[in-house]
Amino acid sequence: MKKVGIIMGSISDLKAVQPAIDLLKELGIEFEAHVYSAHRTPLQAADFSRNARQNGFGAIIAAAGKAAHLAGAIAASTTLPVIGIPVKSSTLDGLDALLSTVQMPSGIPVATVAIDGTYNAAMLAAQIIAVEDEKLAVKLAEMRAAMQDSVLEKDRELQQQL
Ligand code: RP5
Repeated sequence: MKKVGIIMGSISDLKAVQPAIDLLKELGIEFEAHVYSAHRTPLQAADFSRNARQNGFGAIIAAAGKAAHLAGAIAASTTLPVIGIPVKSSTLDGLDALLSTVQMPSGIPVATVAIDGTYNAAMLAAQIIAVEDEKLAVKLAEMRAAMQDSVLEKDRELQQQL
């Protein structure tokens, strides 16, 4: 199974990134997490990205706040799918990071999730890995079915209250 890379721009992003780590663990997906900044350690960020495919990665999640260029910088050096998480870490509540992450020029896409949309970033990474992993695809389908059951259960409860 291919690995997922998780890159965060600062250790201060770890709290926001934690749900992705938890979900990947729950799904049994191998991952590496690193602190590399597009601005403070650009060479290390580019090195990770350039070598990611040959190092066995299938998708990369990049989380950063403020002027969040990390996901774009990672995407610049690889053709692996890159998922950007705009982190809410500034006085602008993450809107700055959202726009910096989502507004990529043609040819260098970043699949951007919601501000602090960390769980969905990991879910999307899992779905990408599952393209070539039938066991994982089955696990994801089971999670969907459980989610559906829990929503329908809530609906039944609502009908009883009304
Ligand atoms: C971004 O600036 C980081 O991704 C983080 O969200 C934000 C603040 O970083 P620190 O000043 O806490 O290291 O580059």
